Amino acid sequence: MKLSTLRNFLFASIGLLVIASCGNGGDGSKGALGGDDAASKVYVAPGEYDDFYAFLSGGFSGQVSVMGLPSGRLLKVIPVFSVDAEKAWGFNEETKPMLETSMGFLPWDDSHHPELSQTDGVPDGRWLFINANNTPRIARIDLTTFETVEIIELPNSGGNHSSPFTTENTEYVVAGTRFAVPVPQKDMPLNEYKGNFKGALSFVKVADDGKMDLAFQILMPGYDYDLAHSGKGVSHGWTFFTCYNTEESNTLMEVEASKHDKDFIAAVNWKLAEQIVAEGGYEEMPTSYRSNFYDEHTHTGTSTEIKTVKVIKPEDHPGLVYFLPTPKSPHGVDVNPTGEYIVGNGKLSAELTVHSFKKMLAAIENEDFEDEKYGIPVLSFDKVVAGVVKSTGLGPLHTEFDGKGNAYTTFFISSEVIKWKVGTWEVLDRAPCYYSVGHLMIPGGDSKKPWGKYMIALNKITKDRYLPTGPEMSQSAQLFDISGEKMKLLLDFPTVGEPHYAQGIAAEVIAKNSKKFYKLEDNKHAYAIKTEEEAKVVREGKDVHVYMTSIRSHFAPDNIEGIKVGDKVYFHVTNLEQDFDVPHGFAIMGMRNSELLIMPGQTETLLWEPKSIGVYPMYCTDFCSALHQEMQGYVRVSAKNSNTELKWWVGLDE
Ligand code: K7E
Ligand code: CUA
Repeated sequence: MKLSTLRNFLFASIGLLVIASCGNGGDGSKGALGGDDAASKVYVAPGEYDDFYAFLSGGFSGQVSVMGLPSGRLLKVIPVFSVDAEKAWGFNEETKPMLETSMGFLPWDDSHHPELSQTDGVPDGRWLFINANNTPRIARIDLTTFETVEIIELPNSGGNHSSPFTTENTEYVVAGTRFAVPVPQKDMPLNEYKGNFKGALSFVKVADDGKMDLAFQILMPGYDYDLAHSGKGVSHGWTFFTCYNTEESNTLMEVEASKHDKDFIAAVNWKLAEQIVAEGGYEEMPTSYRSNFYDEHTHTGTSTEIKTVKVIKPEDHPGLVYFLPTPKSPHGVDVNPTGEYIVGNGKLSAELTVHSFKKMLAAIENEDFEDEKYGIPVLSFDKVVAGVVKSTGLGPLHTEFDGKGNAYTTFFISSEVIKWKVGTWEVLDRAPCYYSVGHLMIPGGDSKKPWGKYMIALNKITKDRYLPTGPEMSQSAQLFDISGEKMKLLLDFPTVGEPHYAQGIAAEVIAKNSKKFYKLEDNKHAYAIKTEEEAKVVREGKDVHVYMTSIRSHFAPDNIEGIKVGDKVYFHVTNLEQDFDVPHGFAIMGMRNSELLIMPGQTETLLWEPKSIGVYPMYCTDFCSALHQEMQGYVRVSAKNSNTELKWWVGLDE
């Protein structure tokens, strides 16, 4: 199809879809509904647990939401890249360093791809990683506490999209830049993009305790690196990145970056990269990026600047990278459970191209190259392709697997999921989605051992599916039963933000490790106190430190005098409770940050700068006991030059 024809077709398809969706949400949309038993299949009785955890990215919300499957119930929103006034993330003194970058404190980002850690190619429930797309970073969430414990920045990148996909044993999480940029950054004319901008592929080493460390970067041509998946089983040791814009254009990309009939999947031999690094075949490049770490014992984040990065140039190291030609601006790249097949989802195509890892190795061995780009061999298309899925769907984006030899691919434009057989490439089933499906997720569906019972389709548009709530409806997930031959739609549920991607895992893998008791004696916070008797207020010039405790149902101290206008008052509140479900909140009138929500056994710090004299109430914000409403107190603020004595107390015998 000529480009202009293709574009018209795409627009017409979208038009039709919208028209089709305008009538009502009724009959027509029940297409694949699984009959009357659908309700009982998603019903999780009160007090009972879901079978699976699902972790959904928040897209432009920057966070991760945790939902139960099959119920679709929202269990928690974990703050990651955006500040969260409910949980004081980015507002209290302890978590501010977590959002520091080489460009300063950043209160927002765009998160797309959650990725569970794996052992032997199977999700192991230790950590969840997720990318920040706008200012390139990767976060790690500890799944014993469901807290973000680490964020590492990625230098030489712009738009961390093909990230953070893990290798088989979480040796690395990888990150490719979506936007090519000058490396190192410099002031240069934009129309000199071609040949001068670069695309960095980062390999972030994950230690046994989870700690992330940028091991090396591979400096690729200035294409857009869109998605990635690492090999497993037979292809362990390789990672595959899709690229579009091999045209190397920097303007009107919808036309200019859609000209080539084929773009590439870059196959990177990371085991060879490790060897190159070990033998010193890299350049140590000066740069600046942050590594932010949250210590679970001090409940405090620290931000450290790192000033160099090891960079490898593929043109200097034959065998490190090969390009697999792949039609039509591929978006997702997905590897089947055995690791033999690499699926390229050419988003402007009606067909899916599947490459064979075995054929790829043979083509490398025989030097079946059809071209070379910036010193990187392009393998002959015919020599690597394993098969083509002729689906008659349009706009394939992402593929997951059920572990029974089947694959499921989303088609954005024709708004459907297509089930096909790996190896024979025949289409087995198709189910409409409401509407415009992006990613899909089968728990473990990108691993060696999928739990192939449910699939959720993550939809971009929900027009007419829910009660209207003003402009922009919530995005949604649709849950399908995939245990039989045909996909059966069971449930629609709204999501938090835009869930680009999700990960799922059997509930018991995580639930059994969930931390239930937070020992006060493990609290190593610099301003922690362990008893009410230690409560005190200490003035150091204009800084005033309040060492405070909370327990059902009072603060100690709950009366403070001697604070002056212009002071910086730090409330260090230690929650003396230790059971996991008893947080206390803390807020004081006129504060310009957020409440504290202090978890059991922890200490959190609120900075308060009173601007005028008066008496300021403070209180607990979380309904913690029958006498929660009595959990309150006062701070007296005097003039700058007053002689009001510094005093504090709780109870009448001060
Ligand atoms: Cu939305 Cu993975 Cu960012 Cu596709 S990406 S849809
Ligand atoms: Cu403590 Cu309410």
